[in-house]
Amino acid sequence: MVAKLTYFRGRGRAETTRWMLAASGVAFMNVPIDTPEELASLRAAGKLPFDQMPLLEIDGHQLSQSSAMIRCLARRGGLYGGNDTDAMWADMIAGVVADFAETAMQAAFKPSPEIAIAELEGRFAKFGPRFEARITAQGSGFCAADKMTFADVVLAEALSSYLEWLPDLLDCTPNLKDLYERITSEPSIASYLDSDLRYPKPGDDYVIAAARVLQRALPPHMPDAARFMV
Ligand SMILES: N[C@@H](CCC(=O)N[C@@H](CS)C(=O)NCC(=O)O)C(=O)O
Repeated sequence: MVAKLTYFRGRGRAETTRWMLAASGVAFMNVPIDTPEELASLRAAGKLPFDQMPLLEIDGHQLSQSSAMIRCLARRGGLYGGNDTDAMWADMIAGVVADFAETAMQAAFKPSPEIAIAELEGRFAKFGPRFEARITAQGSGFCAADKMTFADVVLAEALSSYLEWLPDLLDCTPNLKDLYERITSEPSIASYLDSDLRYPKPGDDYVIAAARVLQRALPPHMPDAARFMV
């Protein structure tokens, strides 16, 4: 069975699910949505439980909410730790990673690379040392348990975006750097990252495509920012 992941033609809020599909060994295809009409027809067909993307179709289910998708895949792939304490830590860390990752997700929407980088640096200064301390305290090289969990996968996913803007980011956090390298070297994840399923770092094209599909305003610094508004 091949799962289907419906979203814009880019990473965005679907990317943690792509990493988790890879990590849990589920074959999948991207179903890109390029026009407002395609989104309207998905909604009209009742395929989006809350009218939002991403949509993950798996095992006859239609899932909304990336947080539900990654946990569904974690349970399925044995990536929720070995006990309740592991699961508690995995949930807690995945929650803070979502806060941390949001800054990277917004970076392409900023008026300049300098502004994006300053925001990413500030966010890493807040959370990076906490991630490093948690990995040190855990002692296994993973962040939540003594084996890989979905929290490690989403943390590595967020770091991969930060590193595209700030290549030296992890020089002062050796445990975080090791975790990042271990997770991205996992054969299933490495193979995903090297495949056509992996979209490139988002730029203006992605920002414009998302605004076109959602019929929303572009960021105010972009020319003709209201061009897709209905
Ligand atoms: N918390 C949700 C956010 C989903 C979301 O905001 N999706 C946007 C596209 S990135 C969307 O579908 N917006 C249209 C809408 O909310 O009606 C998740 O992570 O899946």
